[in-house]
Amino acid sequence: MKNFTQAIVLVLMFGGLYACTSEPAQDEALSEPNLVEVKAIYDAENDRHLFATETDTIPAGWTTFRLLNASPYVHFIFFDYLPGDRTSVDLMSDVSPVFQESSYLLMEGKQEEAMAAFSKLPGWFSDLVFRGGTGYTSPGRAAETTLFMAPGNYVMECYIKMPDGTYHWKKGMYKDLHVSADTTQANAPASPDIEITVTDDGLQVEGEPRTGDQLVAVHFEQENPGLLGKDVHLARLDESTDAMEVAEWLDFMTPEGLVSTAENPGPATFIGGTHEMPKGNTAYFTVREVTPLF
Ligand SMILES: [Cu+2]
Repeated sequence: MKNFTQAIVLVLMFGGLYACTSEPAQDEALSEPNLVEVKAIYDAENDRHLFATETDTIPAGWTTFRLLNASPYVHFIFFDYLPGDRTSVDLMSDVSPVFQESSYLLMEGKQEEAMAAFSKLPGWFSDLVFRGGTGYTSPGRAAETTLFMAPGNYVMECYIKMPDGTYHWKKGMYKDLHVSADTTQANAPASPDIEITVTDDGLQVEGEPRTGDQLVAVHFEQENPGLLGKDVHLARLDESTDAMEVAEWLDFMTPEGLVSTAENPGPATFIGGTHEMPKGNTAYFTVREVTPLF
């Protein structure tokens, strides 16, 4: 079957990023991408991870997704673009359980069986497209990612894990999003500060991080992404952060990978990025000076 390519983390030191104040020079011109706010919440009483949004239908075109993480765990939004008129019902019945079975096998130390489980993916899985999403976001933080949304049915999901290997989507963290044929006519974000090109060899970064808000463009040019292609995620490092530990944690095919607890949400402070997209696409993410929610 296909290659397994681990997601790659881009860890940059933005030492003074939050040190300066800046005006949120929001231009409300019609050409701005639509903003969709998604709140990540934890319902402790019922042990449920949830996405809260105000809409389940948006027009096509450039759209900014702002993930507000109001929970004590790390989260992200990952977009599955579903073929035809399939919805989350199909994803949850045919595809997601295969990933869950694989995760539980990993927890038992059965690496080979965990890989072999993917042979159970349905035929229509090859028509499912991974179309980006907001990067890993630490508790109390917000992340903004701008994507071109083609009309059709999407599911936004989070596959961070509980300590027993249960994915967040299995605890409720997924939501259908329908993109209608109407289009916003919004322009793509202009003048990125940093441009990153993702290839099979790695990440090529152009531009220097500096203090203040940054717009990062990520150009996806991988020829052979395998089951999962490369992502770009941004983490803020401090003296105690081990960059190698961060990279290892991002590997979903290990028992420790992607496990987030309230006591130990993750190995670094994640402040956004983008999940993979097919070759030829560009995603944008914004790193802003923000006051953490808590
Ligand atoms: Cu999550």
